[in-house]
Order: sequence, then C-alpha cells, then structure tokens
Amino acid sequence: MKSAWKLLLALSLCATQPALASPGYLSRADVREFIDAFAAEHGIEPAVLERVFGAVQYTPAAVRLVGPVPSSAPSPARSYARYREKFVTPALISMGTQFWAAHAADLRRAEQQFGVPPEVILGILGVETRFGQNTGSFRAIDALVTIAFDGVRRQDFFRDELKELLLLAIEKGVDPLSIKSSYAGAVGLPQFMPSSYRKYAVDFDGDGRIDLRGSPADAIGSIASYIKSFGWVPGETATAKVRLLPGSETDLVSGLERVHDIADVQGKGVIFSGAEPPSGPCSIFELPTPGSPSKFVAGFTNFEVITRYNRSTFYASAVLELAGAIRQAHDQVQLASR
Ligand SMILES: [Ca+2]
Repeated sequence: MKSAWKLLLALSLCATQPALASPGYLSRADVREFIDAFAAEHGIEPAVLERVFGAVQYTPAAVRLVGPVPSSAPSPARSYARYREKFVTPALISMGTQFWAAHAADLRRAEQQFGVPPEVILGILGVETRFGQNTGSFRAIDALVTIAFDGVRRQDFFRDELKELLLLAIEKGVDPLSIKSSYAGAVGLPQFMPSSYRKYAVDFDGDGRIDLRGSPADAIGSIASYIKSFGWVPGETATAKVRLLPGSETDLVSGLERVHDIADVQGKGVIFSGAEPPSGPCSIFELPTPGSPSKFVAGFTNFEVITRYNRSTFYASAVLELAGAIRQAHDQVQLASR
C-alpha cells in the first residue's frame, strides 16, 4: 500500500507540480525534524514527504479562523439566541427533512446498527456543513501544516492531526494533496478531523471504501459510529430545562462538567421540567442572551456525547434543537401522507 501511495504521489506531483512552487516549509528546521521523525517512524522515504511538503501553501485564513490564544479578559456577552438563529432556521429544517427522505433507508440502518436516531445525525450534518453544502475548499494539508507550524495555539494537537492526515492518505492510497477540508482540517459532510476519520469512519454504502465527502451513506454511518462510541444511550433524553432558585446559579452552573447528582440538586431547589430525568450525574449550563433572561438546562449522558463532537454547550444545544425541529417536520409530513 505504501509503495502504491508513492507511485500515485509521484505521478500526481509530476503532472501538477513541475517545480516546487513553494519551498518555504521545507527550508525550516522544525518541518525537517517533523518529516524525518515521521519518515523514520512509518518507514517512508523522506523524499516522498519532501515532495508533499514542498507543495504545501501557507494559508493565512487557517491561522486567522482558528483564532488567537483566548485571553483572560472578559469577553463580550455571548448570545445563544444569535448562535441559534444561524442553525435552527426554516431553510435548514426543510433541507433536513429532504435529506431524511432521500436517505431514509441509510438512516434507518444506522439507527438499527448504532442506536442513534436519524434526527441526531441530521442535526449534526445540518450544523456542520448544511447537509454537505459547505464541506470546505481548503487543502487539508495546507490548513494543518499552516496551523501546526505557524498557528498561535494548539500546535501539538494540529501536528498530531497532520500525522493522522498523512497516515489516512497512505491507508486510502490517495495523494495527501488531494484531500479537501475546512480551514481547520475537518473533512467531508460530517467534518471529521483526520484522527476521527481513521478511528470512527465506516464504509456504510458497501462500495469497499470510505468516502466522507462524496457518500452521504458513509457520512451517516460514520456519525452514528462516532456517537455510539462515545456512549449514546438509545431512547434517553439529552437535556431537560431546569428552574434554579434565585441566587443559586453561581453555585450550580457547571458548564460542560457532569458533576451533579440529580437528587442532590433537587434538594437544592432545582426543578426539572418534562419527564423524570435519566439516571446518572448531570451538568447544569446557562444559555445566555443579552437583554433576556438566561435559560438554564440540565445535560445528561447524551448531551455530553454530542459535545464530544464539539466541546460547546451552544453547539450541542443548537444540534439538538435543529434535530428536534427536523423530527417534528418529518413526522408531520409522514402523517399528512397517510
Ligand atoms: Ca463507501
């Protein structure tokens, strides 16, 4: 497989890169060190990697979009309402029901095999890429090399993802320069980082290869595989709205951390709305909107699982709201067609 990759790489580079257009990264000691270490560890000719890295383009947008080191200064008030209105929209709900109709069999199969309901997969697909409309037009290697060597934060994380990208290309037998991604190196409809691609992606349409960019079925199965791996509990609610006693917010709001015993916080006056909360600890988080009262929500196991996709209460809340709206619209269409 490795030699096939080399051959492919050599052919593609001969065809498209008659000269090394951008040798900047190759002349750097830190990049040379990375290449030599990777080559030694994985038994690859350094020359093969040199040709790849010689074609890498510095991508300032990647550094800019990944952002600076978070400062400890107070940030302007964040607004969940503003975040939510980007994703829980009539357009995305409608696209979600259409995507459901078009891929109903794959979604059903994913639920049978992994226990993850269709609307959760669709909520993630909608928020991540608008059901495949925005999968990213950067070259993954440009984005990852730029952030790994010229970014201002999380360089270790992105160097690891760069290694994963190279290994992914070797395993798939494709030219690493051909893999497209977001500005941060996330690939395909589900926006998997290369490490997640290698670990959780599955061939769900049975054509013998995994294609997260071109195969909606592979994307559906891979999201379900990922969510199941992090402990999704079928049939269990992810969140419940809660009412807190005035003044107890500072003591009780735990953000992403699932540190509360439910009986214990009920004893402190927390009232859960809806059905009986599931067993196990919960988090309590705040969804603030400047000018309006904050919403307070309890997050259970399945909420934490969604935050494994993106460590943000805003993100997971929007995914679940979009999921719920798509489920409702889908069920209405089903009812009307009976
Ligand atoms: Ca496939």
